[in-house]
Amino acid sequence: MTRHIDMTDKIRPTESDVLMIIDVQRDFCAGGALAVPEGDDIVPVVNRLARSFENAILTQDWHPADHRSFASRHKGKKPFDEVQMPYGAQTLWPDHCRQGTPGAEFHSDLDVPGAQLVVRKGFRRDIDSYSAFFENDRTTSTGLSGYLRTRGLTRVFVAGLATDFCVRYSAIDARKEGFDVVLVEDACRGLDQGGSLNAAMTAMNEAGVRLVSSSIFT
Ligand code: VGL
Ligand code: ZN
Repeated sequence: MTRHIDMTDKIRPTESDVLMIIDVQRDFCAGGALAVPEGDDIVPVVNRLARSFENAILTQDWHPADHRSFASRHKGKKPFDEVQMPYGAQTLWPDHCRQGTPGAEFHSDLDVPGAQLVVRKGFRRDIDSYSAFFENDRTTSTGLSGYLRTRGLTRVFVAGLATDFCVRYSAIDARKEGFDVVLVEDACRGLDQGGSLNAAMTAMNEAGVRLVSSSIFT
């Protein structure tokens, strides 16, 4: 797929910009339960990026031990199978990011001491939550839109893991909620399950998510 980088001029984030760092957690990195290929590679990129921003927030995938998105909770199913949940199709995952476990911790090299908010998501046993804004039933809110609006943050730059799941849904929901959204492409990596990465890039593009490289930040 050809990738069209939308903004190539140097950019200096302002007080109404926020960097949203999605799920840079040990379970999504090398050796983790649901490792994203090259997931670790984004950590220095995100750290550098964060220094350009006055405002940064983090999300943290945060599941109870018996979360319904875990294949282990479904007899005869294995990770990456799909099941029907009351809210629709749900991909099943290996047990990951269990609350309070080392795998749920942020990557040990992630260095964003100025981050202002941690949004934990996926803590309801029966609903998964890819997006930082709405859970997978597409109606239960995390409250993030209200937080961003109340603080006057209008443009959201997105980085993190995984491009084709939590990054994708967070970026598109941010657009739906009326924010300007910019994906920092080299600050993300995807799982790429059966074409999911290309599908994600197309869906984000159609939703009006713009693309930049981390090299344009001053
Ligand atoms: C994620 C699958 C399950 C992600 C989280 O962070 O992209 N993917 N839970
Ligand atoms: Zn999860």
